[in-house]
Amino acid sequence: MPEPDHLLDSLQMARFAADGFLRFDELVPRELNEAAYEQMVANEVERPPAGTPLSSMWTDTPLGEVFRLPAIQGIKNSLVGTDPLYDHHAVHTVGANHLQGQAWHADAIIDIRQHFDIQFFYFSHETPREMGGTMILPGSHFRRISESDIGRYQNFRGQLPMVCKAGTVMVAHHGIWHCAQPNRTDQRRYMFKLRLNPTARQLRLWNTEDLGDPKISGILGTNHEWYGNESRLEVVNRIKFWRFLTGDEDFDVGYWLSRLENEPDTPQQQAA
Ligand SMILES: O=C(O)CCC(=O)C(=O)O
Ligand SMILES: [Fe+2]
Repeated sequence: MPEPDHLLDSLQMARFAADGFLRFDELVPRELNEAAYEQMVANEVERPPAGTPLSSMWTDTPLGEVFRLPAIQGIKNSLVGTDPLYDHHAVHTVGANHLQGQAWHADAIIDIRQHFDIQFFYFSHETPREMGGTMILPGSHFRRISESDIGRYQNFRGQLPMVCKAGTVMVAHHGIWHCAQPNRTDQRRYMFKLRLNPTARQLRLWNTEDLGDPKISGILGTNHEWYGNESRLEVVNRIKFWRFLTGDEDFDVGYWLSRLENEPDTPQQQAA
């Protein structure tokens, strides 16, 4: 049962930490999907300056209404707080019968801070596989790469096409690797992307009632396999991120990070 404030719970946050995204199928109601689609087709999405408070913009438009839905507010509040800033948006389209895929990339990574932006990917119409669906790579968000540095790769084990029904929303860490896919249909494909910056410290913003759930460690230890032997590096990255999110500087999965932090500098006591 979702809470009235629609905040994420700790298991969902752990999934976000491990996978770099959360997916919510058919979240947006049909009439709003249709109105948002029309707004995109008509190219009527206002573009405020980067750094504008989200709460002050798109006040009377279908896309604004999408992002004011209580469920989406809850997701946003859990990840970047109640007053994030608008970074940018894009109406991403792939033309009918456009048979070329986009190169793998990540959007706008300049540094490797723990503080993170989020990107909503909103699919206002049904997106079957032949229409593409943005391809994402689960667990790639801590491999900070510069734009299309990874563009020479074609396919990864475990890659996931966002094949979905209308009204599906994905929210991703800004580091996620992704790419548009070919569209083998006669319809132009639309996907709306919105990037938000936090203005509050990203510390326990979600519903933390289940923070002690023992399943959290297992989720953070997920092996997505495409990184081969380096899965341990990813677990360590997620432990650091979980400490950042929870403020619990002693949190560990097994003994992974504690082992690395063991740097004794006390001289050995000599026998008298
Ligand atoms: O259209 C898509 O599915 C993704 C596009 C994209 O990620 C981009 O152009 O940055
Ligand atoms: Fe992108």
